[in-house]
Amino acid sequence: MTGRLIFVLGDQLSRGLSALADIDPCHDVVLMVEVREEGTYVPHHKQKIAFLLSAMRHFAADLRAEGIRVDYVRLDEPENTHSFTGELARAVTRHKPQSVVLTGPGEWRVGEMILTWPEVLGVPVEVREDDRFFCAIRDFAELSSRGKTKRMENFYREMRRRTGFLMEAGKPVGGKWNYDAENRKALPKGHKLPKRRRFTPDATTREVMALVEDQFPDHFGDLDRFAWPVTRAEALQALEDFITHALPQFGDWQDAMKTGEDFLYHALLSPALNAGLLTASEACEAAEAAYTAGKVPLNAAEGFIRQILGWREFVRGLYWTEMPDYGQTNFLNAKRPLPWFYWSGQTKMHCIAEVVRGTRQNAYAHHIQRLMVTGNFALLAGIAPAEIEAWYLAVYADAFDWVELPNTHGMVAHADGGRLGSKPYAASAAYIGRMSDYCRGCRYDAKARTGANACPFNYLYWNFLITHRDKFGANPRMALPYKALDRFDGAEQAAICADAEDFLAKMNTPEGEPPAQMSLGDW
Ligand code: FAD
Ligand code: DLZ
Ligand code: SF4
Repeated sequence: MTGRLIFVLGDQLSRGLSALADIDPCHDVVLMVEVREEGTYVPHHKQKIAFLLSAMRHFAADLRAEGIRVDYVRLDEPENTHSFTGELARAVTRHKPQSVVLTGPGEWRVGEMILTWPEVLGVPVEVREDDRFFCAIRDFAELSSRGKTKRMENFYREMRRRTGFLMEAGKPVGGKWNYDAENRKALPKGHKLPKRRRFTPDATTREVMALVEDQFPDHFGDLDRFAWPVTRAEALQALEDFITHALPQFGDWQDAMKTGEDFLYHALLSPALNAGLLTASEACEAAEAAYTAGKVPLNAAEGFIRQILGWREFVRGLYWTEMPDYGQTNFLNAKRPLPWFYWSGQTKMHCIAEVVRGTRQNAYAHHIQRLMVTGNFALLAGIAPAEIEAWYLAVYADAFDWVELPNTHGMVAHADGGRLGSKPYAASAAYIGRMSDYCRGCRYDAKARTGANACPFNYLYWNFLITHRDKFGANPRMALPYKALDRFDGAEQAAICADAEDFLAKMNTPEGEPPAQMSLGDW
């Protein structure tokens, strides 16, 4: 008879995990399971599945090297029931533990499953707090009930005070909390980017890649460029590479986009962070240390720490305090299906084709590509929030519901009515033209508002403002765009609406943007 069965999920690969804190190697057994259900509840990118399975196998090997007993169920094991509940039930029969212990999951969906386990398994189930974050959920609930910390910026300041990152005698270092205004430069022509540290798949990753190709052949994404860190040692190397080669200029070029350049100065750390190979505090401490040592400027260190201590913690708090209702809202009543070109990349809109290409090749796109290209288009085109969410959850190696949902449902689709952002992130081609070189290689005219060659982002943007005037017309943060709109005469506004209507009607047909209907196997 086993002591406790400690169930470790695929995004809980941290030795400091609360469920492992008091493990007794003589009596306890760790259970890890590879199951189809987790790979298919959305059609995850092949690299995302390969990343998690490889990282899980490496983590299990590290635990065994410590003398811990690990019961590891592989995807191709014939008796595999392919669900968490089924595999846990089989493991309880095998080991007859006194209890099951686990750290709370990152997803509401799995939380619901766990509620059924005491009855299904017939043993007590202890769910421990996930303490790998700076802000406990109960503290977030308390903070956001105070009104002032309902917005990310106020929450972030509170977190700076609590943790002491970039603080001096109770004041922010440098005198300002936020250097966002210095993070908005476009890349100059001929700018030389640093070569980023990527990771060659080892034997474990190669084995998993073959398994994924075999078991999930129809899923989106290429496997041949797999280069993610899959062990803690590699994740630490990735952090070191970022701090040394990219962080010094991260602040300046955070919002820039460039054709063929998929990584720029971004950290490329989100898969490792979200799977648990690296902790949020390790990342923030490394950035602060580089600033203190004079190796990176303040706008870079602050910008990076804000993303993790601010945005990452804020969206997690929002998710766990507002679910399940949060995911159900549809403030803008958006109903259109997701256009096929989000999968195929076959569109004349160069910016979208370029982001989908990078997404397919890397299971990665950086924040501005996600928000202001594919996200912005989905918002302007009125795509149903659930369709947008399923796409983002599937295609990025870092995507887990707790972080993907608020970013997509709230930040992109504004489906939460402004709980996350006080105004929608809607923009015309002018923004994309300013922050990238995409428009130069595009068949559409970024300057034209209407007409056959006009960039769809333009008429869709103005049409969005016209359509949702009742919701945003009185929003002070939208006053400038509405003032600009009111300078267009009635004929111009009618032309905008007609072009938008025509484009949207044809969007998912062979006549419009995408090619003829494709089957899943075609991507
Ligand atoms: P950097 O740009 O270098 O930022 C550093 C770190 O800050 C990231 O690793 C990440 O941990 C954190 N971070 C930055 N922005 C955010 C944010 N808005 N929310 C939470 N954390 C943030 N991030 C995910 O981790 N998983 C997702 O599923 C996810 N889905 C997104 C969907 C949409 C529509 C948008 C607009 C953003 C999404 N993000 C998501 C946030 C952000 O795009 C990614 O964290 C970032 O691109 C990861 O790349 P990086 O490590 O190079 O990040
Ligand atoms: C995303 C994912 C995939 C593709 N496969 C597995 C798996 O086989 N086993 C596992 O434990 N976890 C996997 N995951 C991650 C889980 O979906 C994630 O741990 C839960 O959603 C909780 O956040
Ligand atoms: Fe995108 Fe429009 Fe620019 Fe083309 S012109 S790249 S569609 S913003």
